[in-house]
Amino acid sequence: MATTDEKRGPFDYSNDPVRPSPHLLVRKDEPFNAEPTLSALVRRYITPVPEFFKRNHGPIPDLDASKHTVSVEAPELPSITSRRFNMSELRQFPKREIIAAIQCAGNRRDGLNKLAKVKGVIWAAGTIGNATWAGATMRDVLLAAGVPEYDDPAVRGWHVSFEAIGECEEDRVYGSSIPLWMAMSPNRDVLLAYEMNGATLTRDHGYPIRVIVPGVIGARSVKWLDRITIQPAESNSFFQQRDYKILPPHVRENELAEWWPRLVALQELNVQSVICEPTEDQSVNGGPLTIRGYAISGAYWRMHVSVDGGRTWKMAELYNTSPSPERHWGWTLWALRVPKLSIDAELVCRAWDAAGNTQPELPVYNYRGVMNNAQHRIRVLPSSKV
Ligand SMILES: Nc1nc2c(c(=O)[nH]1)N[C@H]1C(S)=C(S)[C@@H](COP(=O)(O)O)O[C@H]1N2
Ligand SMILES: [Mo]
Repeated sequence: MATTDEKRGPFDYSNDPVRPSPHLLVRKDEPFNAEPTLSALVRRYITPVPEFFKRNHGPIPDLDASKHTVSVEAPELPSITSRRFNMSELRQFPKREIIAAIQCAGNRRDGLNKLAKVKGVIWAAGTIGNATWAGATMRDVLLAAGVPEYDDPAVRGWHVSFEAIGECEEDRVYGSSIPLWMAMSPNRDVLLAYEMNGATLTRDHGYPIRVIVPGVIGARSVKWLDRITIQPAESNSFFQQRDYKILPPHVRENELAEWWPRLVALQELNVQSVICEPTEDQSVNGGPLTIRGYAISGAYWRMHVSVDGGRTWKMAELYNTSPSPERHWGWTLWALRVPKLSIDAELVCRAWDAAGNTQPELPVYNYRGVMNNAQHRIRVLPSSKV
């Protein structure tokens, strides 16, 4: 039940996996929260598993795949009897593989924390990763469990709630929900994934099975999945009812209780782009220089990069291997080669999507520090000063 902002615990973290990547910046040890450096992140279109950010609200469960099951239940739908699927049953559904970027809603929280104190792990811009995910489609599994199509009047406007196994700081267990239409849509590619980048999921990323919701904040992609519930309302979890909402800028801790219920639970990602190379305060010579970064949005986009603080803009070259525009779940990497850079250059990037949405010029504060997609600005140092 989402009742309190008090943390549970303390929990035992002694059985957490060992993570050897030299490219991970550890933001918090317990629970383990880490993101890669931006230069490591932008190096490959598919993010290697050791460098993929890890975002946890408790210890990492150590589950036995041969005993693990996922239940599907709908207590308010008399036509459905609850079912449990074991891992070999889940593997018997047609296997679907997609490329999808997962981004934490708290990505770039550091930018909002500069405006005023925010609550949460202070992330830079590395809590995003692009991977291939394979598993059964949520649609196939729900249909096999007898769930009606989402436009059936019996379930119209309903939600699919996910619950994990394992201890969690803010609630009884980690949970979230997405609308039933999204879970059932053949075009949304929501998965019960058991593979990441062609290999069995690692414990850190949800072994033996997790939800993958492409195009939506990472919080909805529940790891170590235990229960799926089809229900008329959103999940009652802390992470649906209280966290992962954008509070108005004036709201502080003492007003949270009255504000949470008024706000919408975040789902789809906003337009985002970040400069990964060069990095802030990196010394560069006068050029030529290649500026690189990533971008993500729900729809097709264009990338603008400025080397004069946003007065004039150039078009960057885009790289994305997504198979079709309506299945654009992967991120786009972009690059712009500039022949010459002035000594006090300020680099700025902004993406545009097909709905005409772009990134705000300046960040707007919210207490939980979520969804910061302000134009990314960095200053580089002329090499003569070094
Ligand atoms: N069970 C469980 N699922 C979870 C979380 C968690 O703490 N526990 N964190 C969520 C959040 S906020 C994000 S951003 C993604 C991160 O996935 P990753 O650690 O595989 O990168 O997992 C989501 N699923
Ligand atoms: Mo997240």
